[in-house]
Amino acid sequence: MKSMLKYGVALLSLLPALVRGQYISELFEYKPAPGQHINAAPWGIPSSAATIKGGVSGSLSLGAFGGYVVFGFDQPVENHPNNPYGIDFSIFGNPLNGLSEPAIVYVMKDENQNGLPDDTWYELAGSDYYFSSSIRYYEVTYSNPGGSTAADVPWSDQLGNTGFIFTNTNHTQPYYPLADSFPSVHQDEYTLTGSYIRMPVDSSTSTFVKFPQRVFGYADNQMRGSAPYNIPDNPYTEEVENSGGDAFDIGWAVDSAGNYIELDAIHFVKVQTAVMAYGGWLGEASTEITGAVDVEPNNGISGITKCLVIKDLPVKLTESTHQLEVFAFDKGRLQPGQEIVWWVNMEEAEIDENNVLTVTESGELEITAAMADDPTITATVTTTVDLSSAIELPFAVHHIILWPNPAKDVIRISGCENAAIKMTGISGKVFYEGFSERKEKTIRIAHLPPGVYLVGIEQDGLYTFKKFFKY
Ligand SMILES: [Ca+2]
Ligand SMILES: [Ca+2]
Ligand SMILES: [Ca+2]
Ligand SMILES: [Ca+2]
Repeated sequence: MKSMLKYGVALLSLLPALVRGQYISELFEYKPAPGQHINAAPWGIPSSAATIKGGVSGSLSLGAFGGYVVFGFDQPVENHPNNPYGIDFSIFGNPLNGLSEPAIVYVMKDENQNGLPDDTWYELAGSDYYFSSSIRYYEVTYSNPGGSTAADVPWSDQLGNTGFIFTNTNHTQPYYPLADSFPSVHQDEYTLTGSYIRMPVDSSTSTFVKFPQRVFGYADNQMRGSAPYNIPDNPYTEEVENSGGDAFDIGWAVDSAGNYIELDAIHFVKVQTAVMAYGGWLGEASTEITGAVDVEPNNGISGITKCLVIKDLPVKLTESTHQLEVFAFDKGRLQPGQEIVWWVNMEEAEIDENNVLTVTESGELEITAAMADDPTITATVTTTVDLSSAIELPFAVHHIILWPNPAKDVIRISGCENAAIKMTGISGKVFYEGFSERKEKTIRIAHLPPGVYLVGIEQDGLYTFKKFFKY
């Protein structure tokens, strides 16, 4: 009997490919941005990277915007049709309620089969991908303040913004990656590039700044559930199901033009801090991860896979009009053209057919959107409307509206009388340039490839940027 058991165990270990729930097996690169945990154990030294292998209890900080880690798995991570909610792997971080530090996740298939991540990265497009505030190629340069103790680290981006990674009293070591530990980081300055999402920092209470949770598709974002870790959270519901943590579907992968692509499996994952946000005494937003695991196919687990995402409102709304942005998803893929029904809790607020909110009184505003063909799928946002100090902005800034978004055949711009209009792709290529004498302008886009486009509108010396997604 004893020998039979032994034989059985040996037989099982010969079949590793049947056992899903593999952890990270290999680390390829760890290049953090400056941050309060960098150059200090346990989160921000080179050996921290290895702690995320083999389980979900490691400790790795990526630092502020652009810091990243690249890891891999022994076996391919399959985009398996029977995976629960379509989810193929999960990444675990250490988010708290109201303290999400989102990273964007990129995946790569080992197309040339050399075991190295030297193929093509595809971004997994999360819930904020289509927001007008998201930037595809964001570039931040950090400068080394020097010294052997903590000093604020200056940064600048390619748009001309500047800031600091501020020090805090809890972490007294230098925040700029040190030469001995991170030889690939130039000791004068270095630049990190990646996709960016805007963190709607909520500092309405002075004691605890909030980094609100994103809906789906980001690391260090959703709270952890319980083992077994190879049964994932449903990322389309607020509740933590099964393992919790951050669930990822390879089906969200988009190419550099923003088109969804089909990958049957991936081998490598890059996790990169996607925000640049400062949380007062909490320090900068910087992603932490503790491990990753792939998912066990199980067609007995199912749940809601549709969701609506509304772009966060400002914590305080101080203007009487606001362009709302709402996106419908099924299994995390954009569903353009879904009809949306709105509800507002204030009589003095209304939303028009172009999703423009108009509000004429101050108060606590709650807005709910529902899918017209399935009203059980909803999303809600709230804000405090405070019009007491509303500045009368020039007409041009208030009233330029671009719709629809996403768009297929045409876009329309209103409020653009006597305006110069220029439409470019994300690479800067110009697709339209013209002048509108009339209040409304229609531009044909049917012939353009799918992707994100920028429209710059110059009117009376004022410049406005609008962004839309062509499908
Ligand atoms: Ca999948
Ligand atoms: Ca965290
Ligand atoms: Ca390769
Ligand atoms: Ca959930």
